[in-house]
Amino acid sequence: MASKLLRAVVLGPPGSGKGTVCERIGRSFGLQHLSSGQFLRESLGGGGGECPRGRPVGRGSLPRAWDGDEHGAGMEVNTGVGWRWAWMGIHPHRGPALFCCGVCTGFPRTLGQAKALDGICELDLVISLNIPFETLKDRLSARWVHPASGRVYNMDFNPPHIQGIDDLTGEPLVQREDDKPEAVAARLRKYKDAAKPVIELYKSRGILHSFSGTETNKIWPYVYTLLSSKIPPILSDEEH
Ligand code: G5P
Ligand code: MG
Repeated sequence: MASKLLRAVVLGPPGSGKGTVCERIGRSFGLQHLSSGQFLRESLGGGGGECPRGRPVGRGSLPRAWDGDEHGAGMEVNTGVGWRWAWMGIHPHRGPALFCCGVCTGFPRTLGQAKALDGICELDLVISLNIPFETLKDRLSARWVHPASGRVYNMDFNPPHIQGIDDLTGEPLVQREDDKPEAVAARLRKYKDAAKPVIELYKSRGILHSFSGTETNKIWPYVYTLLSSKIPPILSDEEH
């Protein structure tokens, strides 16, 4: 069985580039990328769809999750075997051999979830992305996703080879329902309130690393350098 190498989470408001950065981390360091938002979308039957707000997600595939549950009672991480498997990277039929290290986005989202996560494992590293809110709104309105894989494009930043088509499968891209301007504003407000105590908690533990800026390409080399000090890379920072 592989020993634990690194367990990290990436925090940041909607559109801050968590998915983009984690995809690079996954490829550069061979880490499993786990996205709670993607799990929730998949469990609702589509990667481009809206995620549940105040609505339980079926047990079995994932623990129940509610937005804004400050006490974390909604995110039943302690009893939710689906989430536990997801976080540990342990597939019930494959065993814990392969994925004992990983990076997670979208979770924990509240102080309650952070405390619940403490009951499952100890984090080695927390990366926080600080991006101006105006930049986030522009990015999200130009985002297109491939629902089945969760692959993310942006019409300005990383457009697909053919407009509206996934590069790898040739399948159509969609816009997420929650990327509409009114939904984005609400998500940003909610994030601000919920994230503050989570960030403070990890800061107090000395494992928080914050990165500010408006461009992922400028932030990425710093993230790469940080991770390289913890785990050997398998690709150079320019090969992502
Ligand atoms: P998600 O899916 O976790 P959010 O809201 O946390 O959603 P989101 O929107 O997926 O985060 P991101 O992953 O931070 O954003 O950003 P991204 O997709 O990488 O980048 C955004 C866009 O900008 C992309 O088009 C990308 O190509 C582009 N981009 C990146 N860098 C640059 C750049 O430098 N320049 C430019 N121009 N573009 C760039 O969760 C969704 C919902 O699920 C629920 C919640 O309702 C949540 O709102 N949920 C949970 N609920 C309860 N508990 C949990 N733990 C939950 N997790 C999720
Ligand atoms: Mg994302």
